[in-house]
Amino acid sequence: MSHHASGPNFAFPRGDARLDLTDLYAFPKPGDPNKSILVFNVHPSVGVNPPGPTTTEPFAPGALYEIKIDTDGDAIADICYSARFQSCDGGKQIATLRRMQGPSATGACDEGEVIVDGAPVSAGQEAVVTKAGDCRLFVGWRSDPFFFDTNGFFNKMQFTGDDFFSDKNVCGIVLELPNSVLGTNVVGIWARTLDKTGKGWIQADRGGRPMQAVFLAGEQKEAYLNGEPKDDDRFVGVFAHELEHTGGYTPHDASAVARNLLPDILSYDPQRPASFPHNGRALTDDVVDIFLSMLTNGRVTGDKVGPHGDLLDEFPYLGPPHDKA
Ligand SMILES: [Ca+2]
Ligand SMILES: [Ca+2]
Repeated sequence: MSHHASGPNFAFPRGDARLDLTDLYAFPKPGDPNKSILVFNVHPSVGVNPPGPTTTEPFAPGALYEIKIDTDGDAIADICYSARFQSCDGGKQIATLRRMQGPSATGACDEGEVIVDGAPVSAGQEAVVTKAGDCRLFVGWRSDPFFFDTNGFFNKMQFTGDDFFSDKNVCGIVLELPNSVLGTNVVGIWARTLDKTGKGWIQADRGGRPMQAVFLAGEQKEAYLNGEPKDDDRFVGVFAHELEHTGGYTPHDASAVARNLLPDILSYDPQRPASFPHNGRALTDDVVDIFLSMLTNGRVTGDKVGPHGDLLDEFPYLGPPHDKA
């Protein structure tokens, strides 16, 4: 699990796999340093509680899938890209991508400038890509690029190199943007999903960095998924406690490490190569090995699995979906 199955007891947020954020990536476009690629993956094809395949419908119709961008380092969004999906006849879906900038980017972005309209959701091996101006959008089923010996982790970190995700799919929202629309500085990025209820928008899931949900259980996890990065200081104690317990850190060192993990925002400078945890996140970055070293204070340094071989060298970069996953 990176951020997969982040709901209570490894179920899905609000019981809906389609609302489960799994991973967020940000990296310069290969071969074009003036553009960036943002990848926001949701909807694991297989659940653990209950175990088994999830629905084949890619995205929750009417829900909002948002990428928040902080341009001035205050952990408050200044730009938002939001995707919303509509189901059509025959089970097909189409997406509308909007952009909001300024104070309204902090809220639910169900309005704002339409960047892409009527983008078809892709389900087959061939990626259906929609181009609009200097932006490109992909939405649909792909091979999950995340790699992790999940079973080894839950078996007291006895890793055998068994990659749980080698045959799994996710639904990707992949954006190609000119760097100029991100502003001129280092930006902070996170993603979230929102469900529309009778009481208005409810945030179902959110995250920026991989492997953060591991630190949280019960009410803390719920508060985290419902929360905003600007309030993440309140979780430093919870993270530090887990680091003391699992990694044998001193209380002082545990707090220092925890403060590096919060707020839960992915920092990204479009002018530099992507490499987690230093800058953004590439699809091949081994975030689990970095996480294990940090969690165990160097006692465990890897899970013996590496990046998948099915990534594309062109947009949308995510590999074609597995037939059965
Ligand atoms: Ca999640
Ligand atoms: Ca800001």
